[in-house]
Amino acid sequence: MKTKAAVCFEAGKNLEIETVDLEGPKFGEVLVEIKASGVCHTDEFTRSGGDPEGLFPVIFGHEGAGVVVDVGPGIVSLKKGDHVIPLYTPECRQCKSCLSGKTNLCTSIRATQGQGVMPDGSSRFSIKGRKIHHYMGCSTFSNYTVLPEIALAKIRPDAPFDKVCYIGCGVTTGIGAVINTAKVEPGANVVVFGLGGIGLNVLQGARMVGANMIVGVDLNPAREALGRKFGMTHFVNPKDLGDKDLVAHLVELTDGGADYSFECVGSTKLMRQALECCHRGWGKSVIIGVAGAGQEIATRPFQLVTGRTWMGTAFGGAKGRRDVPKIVDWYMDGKIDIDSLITHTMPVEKINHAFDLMHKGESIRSVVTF
Ligand code: NAD
Ligand code: AHE
Ligand code: ZN
Repeated sequence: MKTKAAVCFEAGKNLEIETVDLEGPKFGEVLVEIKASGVCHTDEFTRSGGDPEGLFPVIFGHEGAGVVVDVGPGIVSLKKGDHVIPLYTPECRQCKSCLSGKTNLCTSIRATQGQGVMPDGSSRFSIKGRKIHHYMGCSTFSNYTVLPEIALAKIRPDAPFDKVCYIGCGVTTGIGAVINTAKVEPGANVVVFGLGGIGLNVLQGARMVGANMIVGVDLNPAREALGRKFGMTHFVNPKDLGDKDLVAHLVELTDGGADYSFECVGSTKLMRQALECCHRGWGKSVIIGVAGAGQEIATRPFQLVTGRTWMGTAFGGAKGRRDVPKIVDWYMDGKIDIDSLITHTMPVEKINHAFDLMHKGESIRSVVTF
């Protein structure tokens, strides 16, 4: 079949709206009509050329929602008409990682996903016979896409696609990092670096679990008001500190250091600051931000010797098929706010504008619709 899709032909280039050939679902695969997709900073990270796994030409997008329109042979858990959210972290429930009960990082199809192809090693997308890569196993910037059954969470049919698509990455990553990865307890002091599409969800996760101080750090002063709406109790703009050291300021503000900190930018400098602003003896720092090829983190080992823990999270530690439908319920029941974070909604034809808004710091999440 043919599908409309936003294709990126080369690193650093704008996306182009194309009519793409799409092969139907093979064994264990499902054809999904994408109704809406959020634009995450990770799409921009790979578009820019900073991702060591980046492959081109490619159809980006990993924060979508849509409807099953066809199923290949062997599909047992989904049928035509089901509403779904694609999962870049699938949940096969059979691999060593899924069975360990210790991680959400299902390994069953990770290798082919990183090669931009389906589990059988081939792509379903092409233009005039030229292969187009899948992205993060999702490619939600295409009106129709093919995914393995294990990479789809079935959700309730009354949830609006143009809002719950954000649960496909940002919402789940931010809230999950608090609940699943850090396991923040009531009364804890939390510091969040970067108040964008991820950091604001960390704030609302921290508020949900009953954190005490929730400190937000961002260079963009416009992020303060929205941060406060999402539970932030203190805002720190490093630009306003003059000569004062940011880490020293945060340690003082939290009376000895954060119980938990979260890096939601992708800067190795901030990752270090996030670790070092943690409390001696027990502070835990969670890396969420994705740093570019060749970048490495550093700190004095003494920071760890003296009881701080450095950890990271992918998709907020969530097991997608189990947790995503539950988070959709939280949204539908008014327990979490998604609407205030979706600052722009536009047809997919305007997708490059969504990237511009992200660069200018004017959007939190842009959602493109089909
Ligand atoms: P975003 O662009 O919406 O937000 C980034 C925020 O960081 C902005 O508010 C910006 O003003 C702020 N910022 C930039 N430089 C800063 C600095 N030096 N100090 C303080 N604040 C600064 O991006 P996003 O969609 O929220 O994504 C954030 C990061 O998380 C990206 O690196 C993205 O790739 C990554 N991410 C990781 C996962 C995961 O599973 N680990 C999931 C989603 C996104
Ligand atoms: N390919 C990059 C790393 C990109 C990365 O860390 N991706 C996160 C999700 S970001 C979503 O917005 C992730 O899930 N990582 C785990 C995984 O298996 O990819 C690189 O540096 O090579
Ligand atoms: Zn993302």
